[in-house]
Amino acid sequence: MKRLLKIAAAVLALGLVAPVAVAGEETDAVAKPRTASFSSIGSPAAPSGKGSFRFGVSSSATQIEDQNTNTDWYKWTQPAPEGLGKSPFVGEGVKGYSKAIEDIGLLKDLNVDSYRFSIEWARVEPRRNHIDEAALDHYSKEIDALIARGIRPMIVIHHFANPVWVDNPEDPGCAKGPSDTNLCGLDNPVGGPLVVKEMAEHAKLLAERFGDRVDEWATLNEPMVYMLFSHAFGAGPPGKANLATNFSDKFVPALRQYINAHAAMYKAIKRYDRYDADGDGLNAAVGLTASVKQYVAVRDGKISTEPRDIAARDRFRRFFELNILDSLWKGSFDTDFDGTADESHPDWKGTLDWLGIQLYDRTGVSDPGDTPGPGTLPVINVDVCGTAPCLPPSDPSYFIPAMGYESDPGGLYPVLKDFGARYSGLPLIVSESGIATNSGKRRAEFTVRALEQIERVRNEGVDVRGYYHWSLMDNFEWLQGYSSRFGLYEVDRTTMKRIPTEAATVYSAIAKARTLSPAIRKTYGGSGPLSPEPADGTTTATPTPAVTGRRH
Ligand SMILES: [Ca+2]
Ligand SMILES: [Ca+2]
Ligand SMILES: [Ca+2]
Repeated sequence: MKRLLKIAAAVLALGLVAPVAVAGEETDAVAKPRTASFSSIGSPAAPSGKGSFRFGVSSSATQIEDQNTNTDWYKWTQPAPEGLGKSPFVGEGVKGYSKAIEDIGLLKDLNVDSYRFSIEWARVEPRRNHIDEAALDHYSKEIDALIARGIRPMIVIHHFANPVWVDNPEDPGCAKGPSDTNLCGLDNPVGGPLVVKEMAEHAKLLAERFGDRVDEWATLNEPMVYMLFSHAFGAGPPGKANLATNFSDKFVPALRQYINAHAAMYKAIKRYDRYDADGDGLNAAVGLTASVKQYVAVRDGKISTEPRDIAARDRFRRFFELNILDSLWKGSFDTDFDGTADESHPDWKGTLDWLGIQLYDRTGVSDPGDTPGPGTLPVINVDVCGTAPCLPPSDPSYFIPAMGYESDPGGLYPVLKDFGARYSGLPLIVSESGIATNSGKRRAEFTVRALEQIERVRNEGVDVRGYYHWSLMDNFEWLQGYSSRFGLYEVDRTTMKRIPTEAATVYSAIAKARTLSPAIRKTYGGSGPLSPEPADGTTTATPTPAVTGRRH
């Protein structure tokens, strides 16, 4: 996940796809919900997988693992004097490393087909070119345990965190130049290519070690979100704020290298994963997972039809969402985000076997005109907002206090529809979607409503091959620390006990039956108000016999 930046927590543009017609259909569906069915798991990328569907859940190493001391996020968040103390301390995570095998029982109880998780680069390679075999062995055993329980692993290679030596947040200026203890990061003219090379070598290592059992890989997670917090605003490690003042000479080169890294990792996996574990004819199905949203042109608290706001909306979407994907789709790079490519990169083209869609919220965008305010996004020159009064209110119950934005399960329909048409022939997977809440019922409502939108778009022929709920359990939500709860399982941070929420029970039943039953849809689905947040500080994890009959 992300939600790293309020300014970036806004988004997407398809905006305004026939909301009236949608509302009408939804109303009817709520009155008389029918059974919605989902087929079994298949290939994420091969033509044979069209029509298949997987139920899954997602997590990431940095957000759950204990004693992950060699990541830049550990250094960034660890209190001084050992660390930089820049934001809430990741600490012991939710003990997701020491409990990795035990937690597979949670996945089994959810009846999911697949688990999307990341391997922590800093754990595998804590010092440059020094590989920790014990860490590789840990992940190997986790993969074996998943497969033994009938759960297909999907591995994310780069999910926001780096080993400290890639771009040391204690020395972002890197005056001495690249060395084994600080490569100086993606934006450095000498270090950038070295980082790309190291990322490709890391991908090669994982493909060699795990390719016999793993076919499903994602190179980068939400690359533009990463670029914004790490290299645009400096809100997360390595803390480089290059958007406003070093756009052309720092930010754009870093972005170019990150896209290079994707292409290099893609090629490394395709070359060194030599086994077809699922028999679909592909040794490796390699994708990238992208943060996407509905972006709405707004002005004075209303939907705007002014051309300048619509242009601002499109400008922001191009910057935040389409630039990287178009680069990979077309093999070219629009270096100034004006919609016209400026560089040719034929080696980038065709480096996507599938595309991950990750949607949480919607965002209002407006044109600041001649008087940019303090919240104006520099260079791109847009104002963005995540909720009323700037964003025309949908139902106020969709506001997410923990994140300051509006939840948008309904956004999956227009967004998936758009991407299905935009990148025709590219299989889509909803690789993350979820809601920060202390209410299990509210989370169950989000989940059912997201699946309703996915089923609807699949019925219209869009090639969406699965849904991974974010997240398996409460975890470290980056700059928010542990205050935002995204877990199907609540985690008691004192005992580290995992407690199933109502959403775990509901999702488990859906995945088991591979249907949304009329009863479940009537209780949780549709487009009406979401159940309210419980009173401050409480949670509503309500263990039910269906899930708590087992011990973890
Ligand atoms: Ca493989
Ligand atoms: Ca395969
Ligand atoms: Ca251009």
